[in-house]
Amino acid sequence: MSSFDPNGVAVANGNFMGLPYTTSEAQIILLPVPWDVTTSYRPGTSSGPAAIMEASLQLDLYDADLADAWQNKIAVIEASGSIVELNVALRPVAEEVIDYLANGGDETDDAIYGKIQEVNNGSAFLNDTVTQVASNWLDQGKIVGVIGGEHSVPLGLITELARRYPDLGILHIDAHADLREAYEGFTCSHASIMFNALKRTAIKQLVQVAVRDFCQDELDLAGLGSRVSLYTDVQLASRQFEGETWNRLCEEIVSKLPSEVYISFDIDGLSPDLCPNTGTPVPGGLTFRQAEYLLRTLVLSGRKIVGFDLCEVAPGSDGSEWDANVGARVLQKLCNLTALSQ
Ligand SMILES: [Mn+2]
Repeated sequence: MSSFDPNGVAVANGNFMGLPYTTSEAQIILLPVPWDVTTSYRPGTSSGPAAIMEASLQLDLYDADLADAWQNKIAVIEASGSIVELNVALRPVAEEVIDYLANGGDETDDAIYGKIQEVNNGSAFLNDTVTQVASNWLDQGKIVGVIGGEHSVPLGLITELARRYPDLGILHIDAHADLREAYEGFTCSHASIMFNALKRTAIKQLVQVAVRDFCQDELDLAGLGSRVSLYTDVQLASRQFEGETWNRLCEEIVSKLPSEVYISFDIDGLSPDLCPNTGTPVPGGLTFRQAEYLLRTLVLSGRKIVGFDLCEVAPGSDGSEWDANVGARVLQKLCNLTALSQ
């Protein structure tokens, strides 16, 4: 620590951006969850956390949003070994289910029902593990950020934060609404994370931004009651084409949120040129600067970020590090704006 040079070359010490902090010193604990069991289109996000850590060594520590940003004490813990093993064991089981259903089979068929249950039990174990680990760090006064993995992984953290902050709201940046009750039989699918957050926790408000690929059921659920505010990508783009500023739109989006906010950032909420290898890329989406501006607007409004996740970052199978590079920069912003908001 005494020899750390924030202007120097980052050392590959296993920590985010090569920062010199231990977990006991840290204000922010990053919890990697390398899990892509229920991914329906293209696996690879289980490699996301390691790829982000490696890419993060190339980032400069200066951040105009946070004075002396290198002093923002961030530490990364090791991914749970049992989660890593379970992910490897269950991915082929899930693939069997997905293939079976794609060939016209039914979720209730004897041939496949047991396999769906096996995956669902694995997801329950994952959720419990994340809850326990997060709870332990939260008890020590830390802020916890989850790094996926597919987007099913932060449910344990959201559950724990919703218990601790009864008025919690979620700002959800994503190409997808993730409001499916279950997907391909999987109750904790990547496509169900916000359905589960609404159903299993008492969060006060869910504000969804940049959503552009969803089914009628999800739209109906978003329109029910007052717990969900949906800002689709088409609406946001149209309003800008018609002359509204991004500043005006961000202020409106932020105004829907309570004072304590959890951020769930699916990298596919950004334009796919920023995440070409993510599991389910969709045209449209936010620029990096728009997303950053939205997060900054949230913090400058006086709201507090009490936790976050970054999910669905996948390195290219060709070894491309571009997705991880962008992911690391999103994570840097999440960490620094979280610190600024305290
Ligand atoms: Mn998602």
